[in-house]
Amino acid sequence: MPCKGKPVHPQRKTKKSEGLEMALGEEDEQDTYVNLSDLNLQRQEKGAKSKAAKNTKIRLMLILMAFLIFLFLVQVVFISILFTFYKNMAEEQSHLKEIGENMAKEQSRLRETKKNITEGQSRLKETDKNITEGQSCLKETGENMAKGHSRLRETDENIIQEQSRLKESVTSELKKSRDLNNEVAGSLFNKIQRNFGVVGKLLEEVRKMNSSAQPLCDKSWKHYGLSCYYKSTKEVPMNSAKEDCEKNKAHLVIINGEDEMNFLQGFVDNQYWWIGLRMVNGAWEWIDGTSYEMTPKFWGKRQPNNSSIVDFPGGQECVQFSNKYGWDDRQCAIKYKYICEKEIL
Ligand SMILES: [Ca+2]
Repeated sequence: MPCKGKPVHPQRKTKKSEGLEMALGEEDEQDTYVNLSDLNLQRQEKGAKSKAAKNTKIRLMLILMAFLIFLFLVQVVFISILFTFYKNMAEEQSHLKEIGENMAKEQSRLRETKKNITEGQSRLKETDKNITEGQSCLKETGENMAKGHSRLRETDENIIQEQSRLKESVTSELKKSRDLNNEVAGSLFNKIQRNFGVVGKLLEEVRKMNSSAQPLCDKSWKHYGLSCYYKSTKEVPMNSAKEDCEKNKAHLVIINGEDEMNFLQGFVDNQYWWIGLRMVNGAWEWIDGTSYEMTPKFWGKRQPNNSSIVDFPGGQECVQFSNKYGWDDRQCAIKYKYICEKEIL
């Protein structure tokens, strides 16, 4: 059986084996040979084991190195990942910082805007207050104006009523005065006419006493008062009648009073006759300028009526009279006979 003792190193073996061989002697020569074989075997085993251990150590070293390399690579990868992550984080942080700055600026602008809005609201509130006060003033002014307008309107109505009363009063007084004047004037004209009639009769008497004296009126003319009268035989428009009278140094008859009117009614028959009264600018006028207002009127019923006639367009601006109907305004173009008057003196 191989010795299970401790293997001897070859160098140490050489010294130890030499000592041992000397100690053991010849008797142990066979056993020594067996032990040397075992020793060689042990040496071989030890060498193998050493070699195996060395290989194992190398493998372990390799494994360790591989592991270390792996760890290194893992660390590199991890560091790379960490670096990338850190870089991204830094970029993100920078971006966030930029966003933060922008947000800060935006916040500052918003704060400024809010401040402006607040100031604007304040101004608007002030303006609104002013507008409200202005509206109040305007409303008050409007109410005062309305009251003033109402008072003015009331005053105006009072003035108009007063004017109307004054106008009526003045018109009434004027009418009374005019009527009185006309009455006095008419009475005076009648008296004068009567006196003219008396004077005319006296003149006629004197002429009769003096047979050689000329007649007071021409042939075909009729004496009354201080005038001679002529009645036409032909019918003509008013303007032609006026011209015919003027050719005889006379004029269309002017009726100054009731006596003269009575004379004329006896002088003519029941036909229609132009007289010297006409419308000028909307007012009646005698043709010789005698005042229409101062002489008596002898209009027929519902005259003057300025009625329209189919055959004669225009208004009725000339006057004829008849014994039956009195004075009547007619269209001047109508043909009537006429009466001329010529003063003796
Ligand atoms: Ca008429």
